[in-house]
Amino acid sequence: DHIGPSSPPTHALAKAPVATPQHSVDAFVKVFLQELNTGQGVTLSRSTVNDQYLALARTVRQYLMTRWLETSRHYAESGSKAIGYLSAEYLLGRQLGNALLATDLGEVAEEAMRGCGLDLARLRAQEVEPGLGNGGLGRLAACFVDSLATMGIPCIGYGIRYEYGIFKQSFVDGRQVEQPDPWLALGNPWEFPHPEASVQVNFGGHTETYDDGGVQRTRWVPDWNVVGVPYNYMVPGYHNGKVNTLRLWSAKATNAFDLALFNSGDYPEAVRAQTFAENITKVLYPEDSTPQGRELRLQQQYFFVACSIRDFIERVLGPDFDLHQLPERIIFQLNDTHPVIAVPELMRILVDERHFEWDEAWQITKQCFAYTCHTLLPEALEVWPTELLGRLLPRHLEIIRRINADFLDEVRASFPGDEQRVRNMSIISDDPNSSVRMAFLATVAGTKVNGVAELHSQLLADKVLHDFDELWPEKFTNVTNGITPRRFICLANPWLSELISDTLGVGWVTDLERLAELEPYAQDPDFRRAFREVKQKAKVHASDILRARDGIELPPGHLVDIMIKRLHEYKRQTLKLLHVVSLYEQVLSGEITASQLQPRTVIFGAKAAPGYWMAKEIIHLINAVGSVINTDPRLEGRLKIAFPANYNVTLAERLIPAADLSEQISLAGLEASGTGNMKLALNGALTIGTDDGANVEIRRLVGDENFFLFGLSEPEVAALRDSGYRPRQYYESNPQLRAALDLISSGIFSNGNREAFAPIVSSLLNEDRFMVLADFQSYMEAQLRVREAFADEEEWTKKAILNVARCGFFSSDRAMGDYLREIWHASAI
Ligand code: T68
Repeated sequence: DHIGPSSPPTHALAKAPVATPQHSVDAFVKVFLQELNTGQGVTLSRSTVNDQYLALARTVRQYLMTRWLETSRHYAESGSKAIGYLSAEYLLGRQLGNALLATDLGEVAEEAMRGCGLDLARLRAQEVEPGLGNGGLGRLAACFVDSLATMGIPCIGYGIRYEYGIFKQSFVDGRQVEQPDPWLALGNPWEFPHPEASVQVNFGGHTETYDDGGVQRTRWVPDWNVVGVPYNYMVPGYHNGKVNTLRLWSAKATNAFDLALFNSGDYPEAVRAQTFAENITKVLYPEDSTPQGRELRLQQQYFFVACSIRDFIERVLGPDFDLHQLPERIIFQLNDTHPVIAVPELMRILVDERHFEWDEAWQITKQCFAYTCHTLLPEALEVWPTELLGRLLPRHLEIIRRINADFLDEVRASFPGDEQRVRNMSIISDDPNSSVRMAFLATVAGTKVNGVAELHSQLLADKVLHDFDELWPEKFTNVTNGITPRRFICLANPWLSELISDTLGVGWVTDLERLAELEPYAQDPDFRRAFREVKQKAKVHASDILRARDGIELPPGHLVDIMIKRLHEYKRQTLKLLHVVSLYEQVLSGEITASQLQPRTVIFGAKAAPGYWMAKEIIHLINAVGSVINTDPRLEGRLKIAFPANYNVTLAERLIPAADLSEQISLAGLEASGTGNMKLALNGALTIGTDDGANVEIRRLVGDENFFLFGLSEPEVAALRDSGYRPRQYYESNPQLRAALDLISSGIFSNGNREAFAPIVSSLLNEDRFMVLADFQSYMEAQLRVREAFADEEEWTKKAILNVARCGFFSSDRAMGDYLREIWHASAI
């Protein structure tokens, strides 16, 4: 494929990328109308909102284009080391607002649209967010690429362009129903397809050895293939003129594949083959922490990783690049184990295609990868049946076997005679059905292995990967997660942003530790009043959104208590619900009067994996409790549940600024980090939480007096488990808990049907894997402290301000700085 013009350009304008349009309303309107006419083929008077949104997006895009081209050219010329962020998920959220923020065009665009008789907010609402992720892990990837662009670090984010993102959730009779998310249906102005840069990806077949001039080599003889088409997305840095690239791959049938079948005259079969190939990137798997070991998922993983490595080696570095130098130009960060098949893929390229010696190839490969683990749940650690891996990727299985054999020799050398240890550490387990442990492969291959919060990293090294930590202690490190202040403060909370900027100037957006300068203002009554006004505006805004989106009314004056995250038993939405049910029961039984309740609305946002039965039952229960308490006059409107359907990044941006209380109540030792906890604290919510994940660091930074701690600690959890946990004991000895559970069993939330929620109650009474009952009392007491603290408006405001002032550490810019220093050894250019 020829790149560039066939003779040198002579026209003056042809020598550089086209100039960026002027930063003015007139210029903006002009480009916008041009895009509407020539891009959409409509006049303003006959355009639909979708036309207008697309033209607006393309207008803003024009302001980024020159910067994008310049950034790529600059990186290429500098020859510096880049980050290849490999992630099967990017939960980006809407693009338009972020692009306007990065280019500082918000006000220009607003006025320009007004001049055209249009409303910017309405056009922004037209955008369907790219939901190409499940939750925290995908959102983290999006925050990280934002920070790297803002810091001017060369990074290519590699991932999958799912045709359908995370499902749309609705409720029918209180139960979750999933619908597909056809996010591309109305056109996507943010992507740039490059079919000419497609990459072929092979699958299946067998391997064979052959004689290459006296050298024995192996080659892979695949039996089917697809092509990967790259779609480039801009990742704009904030106010720095840099635009990085996110490259997402889409699967298409290869010509060869079709042709053979066309030639055989079997048209339906040829089309079926095409569908088969294109299935690979059709849909995001909605399981967030219980991978199902499905063949299509392994196909997705290998597909995007094979495309990405080949793209980097052959397109970014070029065919003449000497791969001995590869570690000087790239570090691939493995976002969990999903991309770890990249390790044997790079080995295969080096050994089979480029004819490197095995040992030399391994030396190179080891330097090119680092691994981030995001879980501690045993069922979330990915394993692939050896049979499946060998059938789909026979050469990769051979390579993994050899990596494993060499590695186990190293273990034997360090621990002679300890064959039990060798079995425990083997990448390939042999019992009962042979499977490949991807976390072990990632750990063996990675230069570094990190957890995502201090406690999590410590538990990884002490428990999950303890044998590896004993062998290679220097490999293990921590990088506590972070979140981008651009999206989660500037975009989500313009009112707070303005207050901070008026107080400190604007530098905090890229230097979040400067929020510490707000600390003295906690003592200033005027600032506190202004801070409360900010919260009030955010509540009004959230309330408008909930009314329009879900028909939900947020009563004014309520404490806004928010629990937004995936539905999972370990996160313990049921504990939050038991609190609400218990308050209700206390009013019903006359133990307290409704007037003693602190007026409060509990907002839940949560999707359950479609195959996670218990999680879906819990959603049903939340909705059932909500519909009863929300209409029971005995509560005098002082206790409400709001459960808007289809929680996503866009909704998160609306809810987070409105929160007074942030629920971070997982069983200690199970939430790797959490990132919603950081977003909420940075928007002035106080946390009620266990000593888990990044809560530990939040509490240390904001201070005990500004955090509501409750529950068992991780060592206490382990001890209780070892001593034989008996949940029913808590039910029997705690009347309040018993009354709450009995109320659920009474049928009051299910039209008298006493069996409706029996599975939830009986799971809590008989097993309670996540110790909800053990932490109930402590949680209720912590909620009483919340109630008391919230009653003192001035003191609460002080605490909220201190949460903001002391959480600057949780910027993803800081997290990226840590990765750069400790893991990547790369820097801005
Ligand atoms: C989350 N993990 C952690 N996984 O639960 C959370 N898993 O504590 C942490 O803050 C966050 O990662 C960022 O580090 C996930 O979100 C997934 O979404 C996932 C997806 C597919 C398969 C397994």
